[in-house]
This record gives sequence, C-alpha cells and structure tokens, in this order.
Amino acid sequence: MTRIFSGLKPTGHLTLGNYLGALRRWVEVDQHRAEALFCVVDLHALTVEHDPARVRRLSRQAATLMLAAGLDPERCTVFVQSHVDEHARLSYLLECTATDGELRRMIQYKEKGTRAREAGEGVRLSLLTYPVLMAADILAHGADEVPVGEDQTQHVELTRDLAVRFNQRYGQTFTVPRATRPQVAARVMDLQDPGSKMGKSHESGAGIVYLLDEADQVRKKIMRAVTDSGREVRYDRESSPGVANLLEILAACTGGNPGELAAVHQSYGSLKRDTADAVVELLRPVRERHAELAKDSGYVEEVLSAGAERARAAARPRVDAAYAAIGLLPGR
Ligand code: AQP
Repeated sequence: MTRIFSGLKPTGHLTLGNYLGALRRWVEVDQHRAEALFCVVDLHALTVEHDPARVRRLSRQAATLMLAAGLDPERCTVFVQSHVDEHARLSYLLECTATDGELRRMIQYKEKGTRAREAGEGVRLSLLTYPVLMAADILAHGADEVPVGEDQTQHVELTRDLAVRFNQRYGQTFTVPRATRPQVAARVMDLQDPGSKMGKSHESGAGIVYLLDEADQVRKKIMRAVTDSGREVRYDRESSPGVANLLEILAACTGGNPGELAAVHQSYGSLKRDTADAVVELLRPVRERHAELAKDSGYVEEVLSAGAERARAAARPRVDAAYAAIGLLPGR
C-alpha cells in the first residue's frame, strides 16, 4: 500500500495557503487511499527565534485544526514530531550523508537567514540543517509520497537525493519518495503582496487569511486584496499576479478553473465578493469543529499519544536498519 507522510510547522497560525496547499488534500484524498501519517513538525519551529509558550500553544492548535479539518485518527496517524525519537535519531545519519554545500543552496535557508541577519539576530545552525531533519521525517516512515505546496519542492528533492545516496553507499534501506502537489493553489500568495507566498510567520497579517479568522475578517482581507490598475479580469500570473491569486483561490474553493472563472467576472469587485463568499463557506465548518474540539483537550491529547505510539513502532525497524547499514554496532 502507498505510504504518505506530511507535516505542518507550528511557527504561526495556520493559513488558507496551508489548507489549500496541503491539509485539505490530506483530508479529502490522501487519508482514504493510503497508509498516511500527518505530523505537527514542532522541532522545525525551533529553527528561528521562538517563544516556548507560543510554540506549545500553536502545536496544540495545529493538531486540533488537523482533526477539525477532518483527519480521522481511525484512518490515519496524527502525531507530534518531537514525541517520536526516531526522527532526530535518523537525522544525524542523514547529516553524515548530506554536504554543507547542498544545504546552503536551500532557498528557505537563504531567505530566512537573510531576514534573521537583517533583524540583527543570529542564524541558528538548525536553520541550515532542518531540511535534513525533514528528510528524516519522510524516510523514517518509508513514505512513497509527500503531499506539499510548491514551496517545499526543493526539500523533497533533497530528501530524494539523500535516500538514493544512502542506498548506493550502504545498501537498499530507504524508499525514494516523490512530492505531490494540488492541481490549483499549490502556491497561494499574500493578498497584500502577491509576489510573496502567503506565509504564517509573516509579520503583517493583512494579506493572510488564517483558518481561525472570523468570517468578517476574511471578507475584509479579501475585499482589500491588491489587484492592479486595470479593469479586465484576466488570468495571467505574470502581468496580474493579484487577480490570478484570487482566481486560483476561487477555483480551489469551488472546483472550477481559474481561466474560465476569469471569463465570468466583469469586475474585480465581483471576483472579490465571490472569492470571499467561497472562502468563508469553505472555512466555516473547520472553525466550528475547532471550537468544539478545543473544549476537549483530553481527546486531542489521546489522539496524539496513540498516534505517536503507532508512528514510533512503524519507524523504529527502518531507523535501526539504517544504523546497522551505516556501520554502527547494534545495541542490546
Ligand atoms: N502559501 C501557500 N500555498 C500553498 N501551500 C502552502 N503551504 C504553506 N504555505 C503555502 C504548504 O503547507 C504545508 C505546511 O507548511 P509549513 O508549515 O511547513 O510551512 P509554512 O506555512 O510555509 O510556514 P513557515 O515556513 O513557518 O512560514 P513562512 O512561510 O511564513 O516563512 C506545506 O506542504 C507547505 O508547502
């Protein structure tokens, strides 16, 4: 059976980008057709300046939202990365497989490293090495597929390279995974800055729709989205990135096609109104279910604890095999 692994980082409140690029597909498709594991990748949230209490709060909130969106613990495994030692255990072996050159080429390292330097903060070594930990997350579980948004393509490519290299050097140990992307909205852009990805750790939330925003906040953000000085609604990412972004969001929400949706809208105002309605309706059940689950933290903790146990048991033999293959003496 196909195995799937993917995760969400608790670096901020989850956004419409996380939902359309990843979470919705996990719920609607992936958990039904494969042996699937979904993880709050909390160790990845420690690669930039962080507040411990906030990371704890956001980790619980991300897990609750994953369940609220419809991940079913009877169908898939939902867990927190730091509860399963196998990830960090394997990461070291993969650090001994990767080179510093290939990690320094990672776009996220360059972008976030530059931001940290500009803010006068030190760049944590883990910002450089975390793609290796991400590779360990994926390879420890023998995943064939990794459903992610477009921004994670480079990290999945690195994972593939490390798996192939390890297998060639030390014998067949890892499955070589591949990234899968949604057909539309693989890269939802910031509504105020359509040249940048809608990212949960951005400082200004004006262009970001958060999954837990109230309906009127969502409407306000979408109605104020940056478009351009033209009038005609055209689907062209190059010359009209703001309009294209709205068309892609609307298409992802309604199952339509961005080009065809452009033809039915005569003005930016009507496109924004339809997009706002569609997003509000899409997120309403998630918000309502989140409110119910948030009252019952015991349930979420039980799910995470059972999930961690399953994930640990599944990953351990593969990580043990990697330790043996690379030349380490087996322990008792
Ligand atoms: N804007 C997006 N459009 C489509 N997919 C997206 N994803 C993230 N943003 C978009 C996908 O959501 C999954 C989880 O993402 P993540 O938690 O690993 O990272 P992030 O949301 O990109 O958050 P960061 O890195 O903490 O913050 P920013 O982006 O603000 O720097 C992934 O599958 C991702 O592709």
